[in-house]
Amino acid sequence: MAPLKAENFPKLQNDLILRAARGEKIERAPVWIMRQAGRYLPEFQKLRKNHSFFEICRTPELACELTLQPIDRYGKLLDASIIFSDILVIPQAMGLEVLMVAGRGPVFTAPLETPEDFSRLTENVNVTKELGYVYEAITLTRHKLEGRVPLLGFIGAPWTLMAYMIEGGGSKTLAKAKSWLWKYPKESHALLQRITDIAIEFLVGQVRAGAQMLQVFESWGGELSPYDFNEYSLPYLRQISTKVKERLVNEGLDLVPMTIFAKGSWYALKELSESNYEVVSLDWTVDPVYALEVTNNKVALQGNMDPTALYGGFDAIREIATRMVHAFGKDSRHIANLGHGILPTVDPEALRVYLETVQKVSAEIRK
Ligand code: 1CP
Repeated sequence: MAPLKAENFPKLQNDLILRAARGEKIERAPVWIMRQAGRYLPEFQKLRKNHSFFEICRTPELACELTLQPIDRYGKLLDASIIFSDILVIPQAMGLEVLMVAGRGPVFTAPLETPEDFSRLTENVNVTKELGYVYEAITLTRHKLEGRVPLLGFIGAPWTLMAYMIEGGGSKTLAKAKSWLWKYPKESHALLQRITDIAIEFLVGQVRAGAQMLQVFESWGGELSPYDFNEYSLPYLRQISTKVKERLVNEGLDLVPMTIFAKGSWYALKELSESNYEVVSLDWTVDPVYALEVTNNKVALQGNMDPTALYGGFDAIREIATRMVHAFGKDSRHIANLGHGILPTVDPEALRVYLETVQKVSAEIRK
């Protein structure tokens, strides 16, 4: 099948999340879930049985099908979709091999050990050639969504990707990645800049392909001290938001809202709210009232129920979700979500209760 073109997309019927991000009036908080297309859904497991993870990412029809699964299942209870892909496609595009190993997660076959290993990285990455499959998946999904909800694009932030490239997978302490910051600060900055340049290009390409909002995942922000966050994360996050916006304007593309999710970096909330992102996403350790005070309505806030609350039974979910909606309050630019991705063993009906509660309560408090 010839890829569809990034034009004549169906008209958007639900722009609640875009309005919340832009600070316009909303009748209730929009809601979506990080990792909403994933292992907790039986329909995901069924498709996944026959295909490897990265085969799905690289096959636009399959990536599109998985993106639509939660939208088809929950219908009007979800206000956004996020393209099915992974943050680790950038390290792959840079020349590193990443496998998805059952029970372990992502595994790099040859992680970076010292800066000498830069010789194994591709010099000038052709982003369209290496990651064009993500663009095709986005364009196809925009058509297949038929305007039901906006489609989000995303990337992993430079520090988080650098950490994976050195650790070679998930890690409890990030001891290897962090030792680079102490042993090789100059080379660490060089690597972060290389990732940043690709990230900017990739996000602009995602918008060109049809992404209507962008999220940057700094999943390992909280492993850095405030000093090191300011040194090794924040400058690159700012470059990304600023340069992506410049490029979108220069290319005559839509200036789409951008979200930063720096998990664990509660100490940087003020800086993040002054970093050219429209939305700051919060993990569950941040009190919404504190976040509202520190960010002073400069940004929309996203989050932040503890993902494990979905194991608490329907009554507890209703109670905790209601408390969250009230804490953000009726005057805030709140985009409801969990404080991190949904866990693979959650009952899909528990998620339904969360979504229903958020929509009902957040509409009630705005009446
Ligand atoms: O529905 C969606 O949210 C879209 C798809 C999506 C996104 C946004 C996936 C699919 N991954 C991601 C982002 C992602 N990937 C992040 C940032 C968000 C976060 O902090 O959770 C991170 C850190 C990854 C890396 C990754 N990929 C991990 C974590 C490993 C670790 O221990 O550090 C894992 C387990 C994956 C695999 C993965 N990615 C996505 C899915 C559905 C899966 C499961 C793969 C499988 O089927 O085995």
